[in-house]
Amino acid sequence: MRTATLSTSTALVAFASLANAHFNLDYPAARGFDEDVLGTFPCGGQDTVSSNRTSWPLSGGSIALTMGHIDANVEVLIAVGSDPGSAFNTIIRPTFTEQGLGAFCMTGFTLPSSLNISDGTEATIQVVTNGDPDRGLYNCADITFSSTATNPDSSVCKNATGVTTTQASVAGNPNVTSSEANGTTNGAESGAVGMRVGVENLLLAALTGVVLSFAL
Ligand SMILES: *[C@@H]1O[C@H](CO)[C@@H](O)[C@H](O)[C@H]1NC(C)=O
Ligand SMILES: *[C@@H]1O[C@H](CO)[C@@H](O)[C@H](O)[C@H]1NC(C)=O
Ligand SMILES: *[C@@H]1O[C@H](CO)[C@@H](O)[C@H](O)[C@H]1NC(C)=O
Ligand SMILES: *[C@@H]1O[C@H](CO)[C@@H](O)[C@H](O)[C@H]1NC(C)=O
Ligand SMILES: *[C@@H]1O[C@H](CO)[C@@H](O)[C@H](O)[C@H]1NC(C)=O
Ligand SMILES: [Cu+2]
Repeated sequence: MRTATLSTSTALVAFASLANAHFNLDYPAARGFDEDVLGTFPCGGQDTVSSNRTSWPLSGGSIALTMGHIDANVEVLIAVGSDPGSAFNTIIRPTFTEQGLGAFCMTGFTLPSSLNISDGTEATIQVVTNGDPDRGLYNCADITFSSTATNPDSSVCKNATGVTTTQASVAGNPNVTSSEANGTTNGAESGAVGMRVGVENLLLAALTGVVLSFAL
């Protein structure tokens, strides 16, 4: 009985954490993370500016994510200022489709000169994905542009095996709803569902294992 309870709760914990992973912003450091409200615009429920901003290169910066859905449309925006609210008015990486779970690191960011960014300028990066069927998902990082900042090494900025990107076949940003969605976005949704079904099968397998161990 004790064994069965332990196995079941372990399986349930694994199920919950995988099913809700959505995506993480690992570098530059996210303001915070609450998977339950990750769909809250503009920053996934993290409205307080970080007291510990990440120094980020003036050009050639990278952004490291961990992807929790087998595919997603991704877009990156920026708002300049030390507490820019929801003014994410500048796209710095137009929408594309990413496929594959785990580490995904975007590289080579260049900022439009119209933003007038220089050493010491503060800004907030917003990463948006369409990872869930009916809303965008948001993570934000507060940065300070620095002429001496360097990118993290390959232990932080890397692509998991099998991660690929393609041009998005849906115009615009990943904030589309399922009824507006077309092509790739629909694929992303069925992909997410596919992942959940896979996890549920694991859970079933774990529970079946429990039942079998009772039988034995
Ligand atoms: C500040 O951020 C850096 C980079 O993300 C991190 O290594 C460090 O631990 C943080 N410091 C505090 C006090 O949170
Ligand atoms: C650009 O930024 C510099 C330094 O912050 C400032 O002095 C200058 O007025 C800005 N120019 C424009 C056009 O905003
Ligand atoms: C990860 O893959 C993307 C898309 O192919 C690529 O642009 C990026 O440079 C890769 N990141 C690393 C760290 O190689
Ligand atoms: C994403 O959706 C939110 C909520 O509907 C909206 O306020 C925001 O402007 C959208 N972002 C973009 C880049 O369109
Ligand atoms: C969906 O795709 C079709 C065919 O590519 C296109 O004509 C239509 O405008 C798209 N609808 C939306 C909402 O993007
Ligand atoms: Cu999710």
